[in-house]
Amino acid sequence: MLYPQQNKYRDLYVLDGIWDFRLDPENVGVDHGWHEGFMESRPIAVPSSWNELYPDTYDFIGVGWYQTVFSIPTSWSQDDIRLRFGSVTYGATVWINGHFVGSHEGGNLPFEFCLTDHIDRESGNKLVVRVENELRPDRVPPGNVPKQSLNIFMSNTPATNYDFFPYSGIHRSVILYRIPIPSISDVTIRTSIIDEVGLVDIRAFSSDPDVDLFVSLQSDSCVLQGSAVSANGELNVSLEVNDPRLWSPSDPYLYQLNMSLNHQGKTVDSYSLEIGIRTIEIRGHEIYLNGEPIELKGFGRHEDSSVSGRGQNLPLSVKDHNLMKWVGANSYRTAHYPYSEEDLFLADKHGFLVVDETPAVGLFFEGDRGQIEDRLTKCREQVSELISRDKNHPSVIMWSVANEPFPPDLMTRIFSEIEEPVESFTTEFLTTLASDAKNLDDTRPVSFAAVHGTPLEWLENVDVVMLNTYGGWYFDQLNLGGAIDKLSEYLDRVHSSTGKPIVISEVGADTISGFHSVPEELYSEEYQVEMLRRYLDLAESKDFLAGLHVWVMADFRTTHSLMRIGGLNRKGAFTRDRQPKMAAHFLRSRWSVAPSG
Ligand code: BDP
Repeated sequence: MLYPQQNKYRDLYVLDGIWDFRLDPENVGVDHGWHEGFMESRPIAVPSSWNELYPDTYDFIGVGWYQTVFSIPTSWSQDDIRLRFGSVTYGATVWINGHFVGSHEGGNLPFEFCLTDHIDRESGNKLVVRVENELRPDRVPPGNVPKQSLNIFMSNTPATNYDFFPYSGIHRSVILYRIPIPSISDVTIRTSIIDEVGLVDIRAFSSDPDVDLFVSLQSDSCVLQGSAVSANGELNVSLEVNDPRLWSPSDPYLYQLNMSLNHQGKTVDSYSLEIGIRTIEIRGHEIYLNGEPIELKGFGRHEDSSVSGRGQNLPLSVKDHNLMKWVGANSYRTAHYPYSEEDLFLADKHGFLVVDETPAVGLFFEGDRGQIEDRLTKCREQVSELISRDKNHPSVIMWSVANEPFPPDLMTRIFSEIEEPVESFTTEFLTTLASDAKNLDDTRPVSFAAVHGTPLEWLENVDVVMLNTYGGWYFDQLNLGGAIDKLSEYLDRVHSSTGKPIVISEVGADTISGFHSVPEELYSEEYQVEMLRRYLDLAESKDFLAGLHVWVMADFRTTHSLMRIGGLNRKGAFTRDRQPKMAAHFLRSRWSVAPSG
């Protein structure tokens, strides 16, 4: 599903703005005909989460209805008209003028419907969306998980199986767009480097078999051209770039790729992309970018801000990328779900190495097998939707197919270091997700964020071991020396049994901004700095550690529990309103290159 563009052949109309909104706590909207349009509404912003906007929507779990009207310009008469939602959490059902158009399940990823047969081209069209956010164990991510599961956030409200607030609503832009018939329906770019020549392979698809494609790749110094005739709608062009300017964190150079589709001797469509020429590979226990070993330095993040919730917030995206640059970071993980496409455009431009994660957080394997199978089906859909959306971003260097799946006996595994085989269906679950990602994209490594005690066989099918580790915080509090010794020994064990690069994908301590103490006490800024110092020193001492991501870039809203003062996870190097804690200055002193002069 290509990101909508505007050019001579394509047009778009962003429907964002103030829409009508109504809660439906009794779930009576469909019976009462609200899908044809409803009264007694109040205004809501699209995109945004509904939670932070009214007192009674704050922790509302259930159904909310949205509506707006739009008209179709007369110039769109001959085209394929689509309606695209960047993300709706969790379930969306869509009607136009009272006719059902389609539905989608799962937040954080785009979906679209063809509207050509549903719209009224003469007068206004009423668009109604029913959004529901029930927390259920069979969903991804899951909620309301039965008590037998390990869940350190067990007594949280709302009852998520993960540590962030279940914000709901139309979270990203709603775009009405038109594409010509025939059109370019999909494009995949793969780059490689052979003998200092950059190879750019372009594979495009068209809705019509009788077409040809013309491409031009432009840089500051050259223009390369190529063309292809369709073989059943598939069009392949390879370009060779001599002396290519390779994309990297220090020089995130983007080439402009323009593609035009011709049908019966006439250009009928065009599409353009900014692409980076780069390679990413695993050799032994190192990650190589463009043939050079790299070390990931950065953060896990969240899409989270006061008032907008998880709603798209472009100024904040720009600011976050700038703050990460200021700290000297070169990498981040989209914990624990796919971020907006605009975020990845920023990462491409700034040169961040992104670990792109699916929404598969809080996975567990107890209970009904049918339910586990359902979760696997949903996770597989999400892997496929994620890769199809993000495959062309040079910034995306690795897929993460899950965060912290918990084996049933995790606590025993953590404390008694058992390494007994786990039930094989759990291994198959993770192996399937990693294999899916590799089958869909063999140009990027695959991983998932594991925890201390993760069964070693779960790591067999990953290319890089990512490990979330909280020694010194949830375990061995105030005993940083002991925590680091244990971790060091554990890392050596994981490395000797897997031989793969290891990235510490989370480490952190909750820290109340402005709380200071000597000696360092829990929650003080000094403790956070001391913990990070020791972890960074450890990372430098082990050559198989290919990077470290601090948890988390900024404080974020989570569910209510005794562990989360004021409903915030406070492990941020920055506060929720993006002011630096001592930790941010400390990381900057370790990560950024000292200014010369
Ligand atoms: C990790 C989770 C992350 C939490 C973090 C924490 O991956 O989502 O926010 O713990 O407790 O285990 O701060």
